[in-house]
Amino acid sequence: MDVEAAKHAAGEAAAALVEDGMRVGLGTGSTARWFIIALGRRIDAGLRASGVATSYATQRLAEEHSIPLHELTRSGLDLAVDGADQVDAALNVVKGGGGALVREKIVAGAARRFVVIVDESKSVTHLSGPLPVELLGFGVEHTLGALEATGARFFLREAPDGSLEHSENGNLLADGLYPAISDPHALADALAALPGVVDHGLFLGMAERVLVGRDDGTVEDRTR
Ligand code: A5P
Repeated sequence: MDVEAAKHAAGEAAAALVEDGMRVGLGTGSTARWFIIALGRRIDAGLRASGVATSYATQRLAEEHSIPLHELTRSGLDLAVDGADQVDAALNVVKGGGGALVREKIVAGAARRFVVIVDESKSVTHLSGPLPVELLGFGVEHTLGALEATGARFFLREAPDGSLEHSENGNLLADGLYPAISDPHALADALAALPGVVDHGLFLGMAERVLVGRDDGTVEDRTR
């Protein structure tokens, strides 16, 4: 399977949704990259649109592709487009494999429309782990214990040199190895209630549309 072709197809399809004058949330990761490249091409061809980046990598990519960037303001965004690690039939999503989940959730939540772009390998019947979370460093061992009481082993992410990985917000990242997430809403509520958890990678009821790219270049359009 040509995963890159599938990601490319989904990114191109999402870029076609951007209308003149839109302010757009720009996601992070290898699928969002194709969206950013395609949007840059449309801007080069005369489309007027601007973006809010969800990570420094995305900021650099957007700058390379002539997408004007701005801060997130109170008026929000017209559209946000981002990749995902898993998507279920109800368009609930797990995100954060790339460690940008907090900014990604802020940007997706600020957008009137949130569109997720994935290749077919991300489509699942039921969500499961690894579920990324962002944690404050203070009291992290206690927070990990409280997280594990929700039904999964949690592991702090490490950088290649063995040091603890930090998000761009300066916090720690961990992944919860849930064998299955039978009630995503109950788990999201439980995680959000834990002091020390900045946010988690469950994006529930946020995506209005999921574009699933296939390696033959076609795109399945799933709408809620
Ligand atoms: C970044 O923190 C993530 O939420 C990514 O959007 C997600 O992991 C999907 O990334 P890929 O498109 O690279 O698989």
